[in-house]
Amino acid sequence: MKANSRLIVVSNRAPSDGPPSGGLVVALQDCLKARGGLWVGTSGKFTDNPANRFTDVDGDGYQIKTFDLSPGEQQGYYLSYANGVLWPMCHRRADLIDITEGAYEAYIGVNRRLAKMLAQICTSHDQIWVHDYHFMPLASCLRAEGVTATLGYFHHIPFPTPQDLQALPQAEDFSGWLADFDLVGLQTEADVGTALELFRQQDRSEFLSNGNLLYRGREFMLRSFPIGIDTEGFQADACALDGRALANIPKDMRLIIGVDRLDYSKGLPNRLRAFGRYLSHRADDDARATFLQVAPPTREALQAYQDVRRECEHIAGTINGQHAELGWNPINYLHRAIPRTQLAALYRTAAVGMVTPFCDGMNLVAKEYVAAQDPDDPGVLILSRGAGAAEDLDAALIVNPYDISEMADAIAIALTMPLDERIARNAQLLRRVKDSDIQRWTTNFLTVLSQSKNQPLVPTPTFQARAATASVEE
Ligand code: GDG
Repeated sequence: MKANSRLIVVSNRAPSDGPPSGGLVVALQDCLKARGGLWVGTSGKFTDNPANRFTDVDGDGYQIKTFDLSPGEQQGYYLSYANGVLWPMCHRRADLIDITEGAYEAYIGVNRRLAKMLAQICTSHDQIWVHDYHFMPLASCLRAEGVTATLGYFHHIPFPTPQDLQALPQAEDFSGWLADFDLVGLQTEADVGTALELFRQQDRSEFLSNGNLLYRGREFMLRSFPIGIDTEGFQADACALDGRALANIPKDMRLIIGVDRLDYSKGLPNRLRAFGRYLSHRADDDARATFLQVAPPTREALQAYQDVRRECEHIAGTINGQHAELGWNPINYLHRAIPRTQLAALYRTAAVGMVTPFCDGMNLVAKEYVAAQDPDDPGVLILSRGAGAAEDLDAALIVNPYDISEMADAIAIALTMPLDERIARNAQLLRRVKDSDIQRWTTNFLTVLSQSKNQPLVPTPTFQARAATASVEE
């Protein structure tokens, strides 16, 4: 670690009051408390003509600095570009990309505004750790402001293939956005392979003998850092409540659980269809199973999210209509979030955890389900090969999320799997989950970041030309 280096974490939303929302927040807060540093992010408040300065918020042992967005920035930067263009592109859903006028300008505008504010407060000794696709151009914007701090970026979502990138009007800028960081972290080895392929196709990119990349004269590192969970914390939470009582599940009933933000990338409609197919084919004397899907709302202002919600509600309603009996609805579908302790207890109760995204950076639910199991009588994880987690968690029942009958068969196999096989699979999965937990993830990323070369060169010419023409809301 560099002497006097202060850690500055940047994410779209700064942590807010109340208990932290997940292991990532806790792990980053722990780092900030231990090393000193600050967390920067949007406040969640929208004001016309927001001030170009941070507001200080008490962060319980570390500093938080927030900034407001204007309603136009929220629409253009967050909804239209980050979640209406970059998210679908990275999740192989170019058909859902909605390119709206002014969205890119708002996205660049917020990144430039944040870079100007950060430039006022950071020094060359600082390490700035930027999280996620909301701030991909932030390093280019910071370099343009003359910032010489060490800059790291972690991409929480899948890395787009060169073919996916063709749908991005700003595809030319994409490689330069990354190369202006000193370290780019991706979730999986497969993602690193995809990113290397992108750079292989670029003029003026070179693979160096030290494993780094040189792009337009700038050397940077590209590595995989598979994100994990707070395994021990989750194990403790899972034992605190009785999940069977919580969900009112009778002793002779099996529970199958799915937990996902209601996002089209998570494959919920096909999962529900697979359960419906399982019900249609099950023998009369098979144990009954209830499917509990927890699906908190997300990004509901966007049409694609309204569509997937409608689709799920229609499928769940149809299946319940077909298969319900007096006193039993096979699908229990919750369109809201539940507390983490309840979630952990329900995972432990569930005989099967279904995690079947089409495409997912990692998927922490898969890891949480494994951690929550009773090692002497564990449930079975059904995991899509489209989740980054499948790279490590290959002792799960790996399925193709597009193949409904394969997933229905996997449900039947999981529900009848012998105890010794369940124990062996869960033990192997748990070892993998423990080996890459969230504390190790933060330590690994920051260790590699502190070894990076930090060569502050000017941003790529393409980016500068575009940024100069963007109408920036300031
Ligand atoms: C992105 C990437 C990557 C869900 N419902 C409730 C609830 N959750 C929690 C889960 C889990 C988290 O939300 C979801 O994490 P995922 O990893 O599954 O998915 P994304 O939100 O899409 O996250 C993903 C991740 O970043 C980290 O890098 O793995 O690939 O897309 O922790 O438990 N938590 C509570 N109630 C709910 O109802 N308390």
